[in-house]
Amino acid sequence: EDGYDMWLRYQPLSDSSLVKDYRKQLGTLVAPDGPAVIESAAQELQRGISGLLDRPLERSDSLARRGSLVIGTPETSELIASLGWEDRLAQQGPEGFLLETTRIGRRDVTVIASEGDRGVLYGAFHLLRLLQTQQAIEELAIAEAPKVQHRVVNHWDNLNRLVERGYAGLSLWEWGTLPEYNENPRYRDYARINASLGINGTAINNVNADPRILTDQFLEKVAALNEVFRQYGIKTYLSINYDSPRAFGDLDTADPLDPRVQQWWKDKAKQIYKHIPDLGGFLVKADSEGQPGPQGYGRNHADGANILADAVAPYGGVIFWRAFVYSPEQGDRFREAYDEFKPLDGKFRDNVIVQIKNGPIDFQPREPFSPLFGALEDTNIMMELQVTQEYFGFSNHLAYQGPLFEEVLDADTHAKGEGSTVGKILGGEVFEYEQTGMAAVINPGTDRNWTGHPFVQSSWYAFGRMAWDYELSSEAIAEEWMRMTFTNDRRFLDPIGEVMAYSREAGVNYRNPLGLTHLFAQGHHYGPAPWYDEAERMDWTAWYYHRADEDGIGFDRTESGSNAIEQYHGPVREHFGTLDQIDEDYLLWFHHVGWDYKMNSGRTLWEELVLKYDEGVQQVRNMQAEWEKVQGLIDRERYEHVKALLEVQLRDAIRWRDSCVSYFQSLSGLPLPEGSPEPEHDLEHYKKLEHTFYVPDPWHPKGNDRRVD
Ligand code: BDP
Repeated sequence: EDGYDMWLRYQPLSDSSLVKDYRKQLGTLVAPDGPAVIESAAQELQRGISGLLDRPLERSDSLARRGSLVIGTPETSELIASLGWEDRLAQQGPEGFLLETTRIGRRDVTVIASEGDRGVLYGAFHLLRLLQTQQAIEELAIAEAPKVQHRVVNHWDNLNRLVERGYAGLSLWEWGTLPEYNENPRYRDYARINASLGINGTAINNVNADPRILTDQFLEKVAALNEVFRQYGIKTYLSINYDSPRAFGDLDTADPLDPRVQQWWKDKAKQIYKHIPDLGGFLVKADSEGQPGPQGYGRNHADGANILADAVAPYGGVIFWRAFVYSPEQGDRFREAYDEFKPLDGKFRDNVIVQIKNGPIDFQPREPFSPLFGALEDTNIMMELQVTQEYFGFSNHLAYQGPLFEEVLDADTHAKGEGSTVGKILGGEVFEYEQTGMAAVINPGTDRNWTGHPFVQSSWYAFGRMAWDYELSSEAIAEEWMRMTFTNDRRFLDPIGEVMAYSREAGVNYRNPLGLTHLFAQGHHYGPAPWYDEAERMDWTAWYYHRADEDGIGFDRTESGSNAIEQYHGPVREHFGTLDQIDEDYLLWFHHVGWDYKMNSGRTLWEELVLKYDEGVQQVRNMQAEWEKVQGLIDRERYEHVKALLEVQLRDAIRWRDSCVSYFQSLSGLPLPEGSPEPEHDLEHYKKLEHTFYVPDPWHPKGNDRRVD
């Protein structure tokens, strides 16, 4: 097996008595002819059930004596209409579904019913998941509906097919053969993979956007892709370049308050929607990291977003406007997004959704939640997560992101008292948002298994499941994923479930424990460079984030420092701001303390720091040992692949640990705690590696810019 099928493998189930029961209950499929999305559901059920039960599932127009699986909406299926479930279906909405065992006339049936076609598709994947994970299905009474509305994946794909921060080959979109060749099986399989999780949108090009995406030539190509995605209920979104009116040579400004600019976008929207009448809308990175935006013309983000919102509104389009902004002139990058967007609360159109990264900086291995969650009461918001492992060893390291996503979704903002979690805010349960959503940067490419490391698939899976229901636990999701992707064998599930559970923490420990952050080599973000302290922008150095010297370490964000903690609601502010309250995992995010600062364990900060680095390396060794144990329980190909990648991970973890420990020791001047191994080389050696070590980044210029010495 090469991992291409992801979690949709549909291999014959091994439990033969279960298979017998399933076969009895799921003998024929009764599905209406008609809507493309329902057709996709029917085809998936035939494919999945035929594979899992190792016997073809026939399709029929009428009920069999027993064992029919009936799917549809009241509009498309008389059988479904005959159930009289309209009110119950209305409660679940057009994306929700009922999956039940019941009777129609005198026949026992299993039913997947929804108000909308997409609900039927999601119900089909739900049933398949139950079978894949070997659950009982004789008495089903399942009612599901997604908790947020826009569940979107973001690609950072350039038009030349290089993928920014993507580590799994070239972009999936073969622009050269589009629009003619949209029957590429990859496009359909890509759509199936997403739809299986309930993902209903994809922004297909890089947020650092090439204006050419809005030319007729590319719009025709996008339309061809969209034809495939549409059959799986997935809307297409385009990342746009704010300066497009200038880039096209039509105007000498992109000032949003200039009526010519407003008209330009209206005309452009008309042209776009002619090609793609059901386009979801635009995703915009503006005034961020060199991208143009309204501030270049003295306007603010609301001015900028609203004119785009007006242009797409007639077609039902929305604008995902990113809050990832920071400028070199500020004192604390942490504060920036909040300081920019908080004053604009309530000033955005209803079809604008401000897309906020989970943390205040940038997808770091651990960040406190962004204070913007809980701060915008009258502005639609969504969260942006990162599945692609830009800061987690690319596609070389095993680092299941489920626990990271769960940590932020469960974080309590206290925006309206206790229990105002980020998840609930995103679901519109705390403030009344018009639109809600969650997005994740995923960067699958042409690698046969889509994601490079087989376990990066699990984070894509976790994102989709949590976007559907932010209350699902990362542990339960990991188990589902393993069962579907590898095996239902407990001898695999138990140890590897544990590995997955701590794999993210291991990545934190060997890179930046106790609230350190951004110790990465500049540019490509693969290896360590905590010593990096000089650049044209200090906020692109590592020193900016840790501020270590001979006395101590950490970024003071309390009143005596940048006071970023004031952006949080009372109890959170107090928690992060008070030394004897703060969860030590976040300590150096908010406090500058001495090397001899006493930790809860009784050890000094210095000792604890080094021990955390040691623990991270040990955790990778443990992962290796656990993986050894599952040899023979899964296919050889993927087993060997992961095994080899764990060796790479150990090598990198040791380098991270040794680099950081040597560097911080050069400042603290303290001996290593007892039992902690001395780094093999001196600091100069590790510093040199910053420029000589091979970096597996096909995209970033720094990846190629290595020296020989
Ligand atoms: C950072 C990435 C950069 C992206 C940027 C963004 O390093 O490549 O363009 O985020 O999200 O994490 O816009």
